[in-house]
Parts: sequence; structure tokens; C-alpha cells
Amino acid sequence: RLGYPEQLNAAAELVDRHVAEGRGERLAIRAPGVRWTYAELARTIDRMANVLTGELGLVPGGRVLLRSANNPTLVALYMAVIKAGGIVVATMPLLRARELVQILDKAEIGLALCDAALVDEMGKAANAAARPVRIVTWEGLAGGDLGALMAGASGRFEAVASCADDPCLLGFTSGTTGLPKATVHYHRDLLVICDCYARDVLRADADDVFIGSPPLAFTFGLGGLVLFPFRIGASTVLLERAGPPDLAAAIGEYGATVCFTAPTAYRAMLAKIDENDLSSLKKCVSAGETLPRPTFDAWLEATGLKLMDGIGATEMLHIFIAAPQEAIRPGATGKPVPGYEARIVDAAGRPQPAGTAGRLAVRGPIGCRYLADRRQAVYVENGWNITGDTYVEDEDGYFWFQARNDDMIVSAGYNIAGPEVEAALLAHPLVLEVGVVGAPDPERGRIVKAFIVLTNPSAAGPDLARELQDHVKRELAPYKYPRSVVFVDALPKTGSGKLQRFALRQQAEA
Ligand code: 3SK
Repeated sequence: RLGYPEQLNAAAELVDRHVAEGRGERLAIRAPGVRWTYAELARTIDRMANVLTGELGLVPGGRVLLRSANNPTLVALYMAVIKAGGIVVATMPLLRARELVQILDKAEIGLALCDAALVDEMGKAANAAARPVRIVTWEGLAGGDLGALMAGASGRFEAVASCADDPCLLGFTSGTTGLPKATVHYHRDLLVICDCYARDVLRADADDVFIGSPPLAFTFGLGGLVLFPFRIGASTVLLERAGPPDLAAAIGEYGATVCFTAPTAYRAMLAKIDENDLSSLKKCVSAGETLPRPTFDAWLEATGLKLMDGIGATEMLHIFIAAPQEAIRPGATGKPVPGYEARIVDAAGRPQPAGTAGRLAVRGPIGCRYLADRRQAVYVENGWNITGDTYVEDEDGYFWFQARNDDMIVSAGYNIAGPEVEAALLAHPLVLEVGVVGAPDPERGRIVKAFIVLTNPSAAGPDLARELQDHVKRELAPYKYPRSVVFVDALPKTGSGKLQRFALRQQAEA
């Protein structure tokens, strides 16, 4: 159904095609102080590709590490590496030297392009890496080493004649376990997610203005803020600072219509909803974390929009279960994206009937391909990708998230899904963020323990802890209430903003 030609260069397809077909004057990228049309973007990419293949010695198949917050230069470099036949190794801007070294070594990097603002950790990492790394910096659009190299470069570059199945991206995932894995993605994969999820579920159009917060190194952000808008000739807004207050302000300023961010950010934006104009929004995608029902309900009430929940994975590149706006069933993640199949299996891989909780298994045009990693055999079972989530499929084919497989808490013989307790706590007005894990207990084996960030930290204390416990007992079967409540200033998160439950579990074990 997708029918891509054997020879395919994703960057040429996503950018140059618009220029070739007369859409060069459409706006591609906006950022503070920047407005680039597709024609301007294409020329910048070509100059960068000339520098990469000339002075910087990039050859097809060569890997290039990119390190930056979300900005136009990063996007142009991303596309330039791919257009030159290279492989982008995208890294989260928040990573420290110790984490960057693991990536440098795993991906065997010799060339790193780094925003000057983030060069300190990059330099430390390069010094500790197994092989020599050349670091090229940039500052804004024309400064740093790269600015100097680009000064005389030609604005025309012939795309490398790559094959649809040539790798062009190594997406690193620490998952939530802290051990980085590299997922290999091909040129065609970058188009597949546009032509499946974005075309059939998101259904945006060329006049849409995309915006959001995930870093482009997280493939949720890459798809939502670069690939999806570029595939249809729409424009994207890139924000280096994209915390909830910045995002909410920028939505009004740029008249954004399609937003990609995590449930916690939607929830945080609600807290100051009266201070910003969000009326331009038409579609709001929520992924990266499970979407609690109270957040869905509150966003709907405040904006009139149903959050478009979705489950994706770096291994699968983007979202594979979701629902178009009109088919959203509140509380369910959705149905397999057209082109994908999903089913629930037991521990032995046997398919389970509707209504039974079990392991989610998915297959489709993109699957997990870890770079030299034994965990490949754990993620892929008999051709099905085992995402690590427990789900239930209902009679109508909707999939309902229960927990990550390791987030189920067995307490006194009861199976309790941590995210369900989190959703109940989030319905309380004083709870801003929460992580629920199991903690050892001599009588019950394990008890439910909640780590809570309050909207008003000064309210913390035993009275509030009791009030929250009673609140959960009213919302859920009473055996699910958190027997231990701890108030904290912040929760541990991955670079992509996901809650690190393993870190909470470690604290709970201590
Ligand atoms: O890892 C995820 O949660 C995710 C969600 C949506 C799209 C892509 C990804 C990696």
C-alpha cells in the first residue's frame, strides 16, 4: 500500500519535492526571529551537505552525532546529513558527558555537530570516547565553526541516491531502564510514519501550523515537529525553550493549530489557561506517557478539544495505536494505526481473547532493529514487537492501557496497575504530578507507594496525605489506595520527559 521506489532519499522527498513542485515559497520553519520558506530551507540544507561531504569528509553510511535544542539549524543539519547519505545520531540536549560517551562509543562516532551552547559536555564526552571525535560547533544560523565553513559553500547539492532500506537514523533509547539501545531506521521509515499515522489518524493539512515540546532526538518530536509538517508542505514552529508556559505562550503567538506534547505538559498548561490564547488549536496529540483520564477530561472542558492519545516507541519510530479525533473513545488509546496489527498475548505468546489483560504485541511496516544488541530477541518474538506494555483489547477492537509490564504491583494477592492509581490521584486538584510504584512490605509483600508533586507545596503534610488516600478509596477499589504517600519537589524523568519509575522503585526499595 505504501509502494515506495527502491531508490529513495527521505530528505529530498520531504523538502526538495515542495520546491520542485512549485511550493518553494510556502513557509517551512518559524522560530524566534526566523521564517524560512521551503526554498530557503532547501538552499541551507544543500550548503550544509556540501560542507559535510567536502571539508568534513562525510561519506554515504557515515554516522554524524547531532546535539542541540530544537532550532532551525538542527533541522537543516538533520536533513543535510540524510540528503548526503549519512546516518543521523540524534541526542537529547539534556544528556551529560557520561551518557554521551556511551552513544559515541556504541555508534562509533567520528564527527559531532554541536550547538555551541551545549559544547561543554560534548567536549568532555569526546575526551573520554574510545575513538577520536571531531566536534564542529554552530551558533545561531551563521556563527561558530559551521558558519565559517558554510560561508563559501554552494547552495546546490545533488541528493545521494540512497535506497529505501538504507539506514538514515540511529534513535537512541534509554527506555525507562537507563541502559541505552540504538534503534536503526531507514529512509522509507521516515515516510511510513507520515503516510500511516499522520495521514490516516492525525489528518492535518498544508495550512496547519505544528508546534510542540519534545526534543527532535525523541522520535515523537521528530515526527510531530519535522516529518509530518514537511511531508504535507505545512509549517512548523521550533522552540528552544518549550516548557509548558513557553509552549502555551507560543501557541497564541504563532497561531499554532497542531500540538505535540506529553500529558504532563497539557496538564501544566491548564493551570494557567486564562493567561494564554489557545483558541487556534485544532488537534492536540498526547504521547510519551500514558494519558490520565482526568487530564483528558480537563483539557476537553477547557478547550473543547479531545486529546489525541497515542502509544509509540522509538523502536517503532512513532505512534502505532491511536484514534482519529471523531473515533476517540475516552480512556482508550485507540486502534492499530492503518497498516499495523496489534494483539494481546500471554507469557507464552498465545493470543488472548477480548477483555483479557496481557502483553501488547504489534507488527507493521516498521519494527524494532537494535544495533548489535542481544535485547533484539527480547523485543521481537515470532515477528511481533513486544512493547513492554500490558493492555486489554475490547470487543470493538479498542486497546486500553493497563500498565507497563513492570508497573503492575502485586499487593496481598491483588494486581494493582500503578498508572490507574496515578490517574485517580491526578483527579485531585492539589496533585500536579505523581508516580506510583510498589514498595516492600512485611505483611502484604508489596504496598502501593505514591510520590507526589503538589500544585501548592506548602500544603504537604499528614492531613493532606490522609485526604489523598481517602480520595483514592472513593475513586477506586479501596485495596488500591497508596498506603505510603511521599511529597517531593520533582519526579525523576528521562531526557524525553518520561517518568523514570525504575528510579522511584529504587527509592521505594531503600
Ligand atoms: O516512546 C514513546 O512514547 C513515543 C511515543 C510516540 C511517538 C514516538 C515515541 C518514541
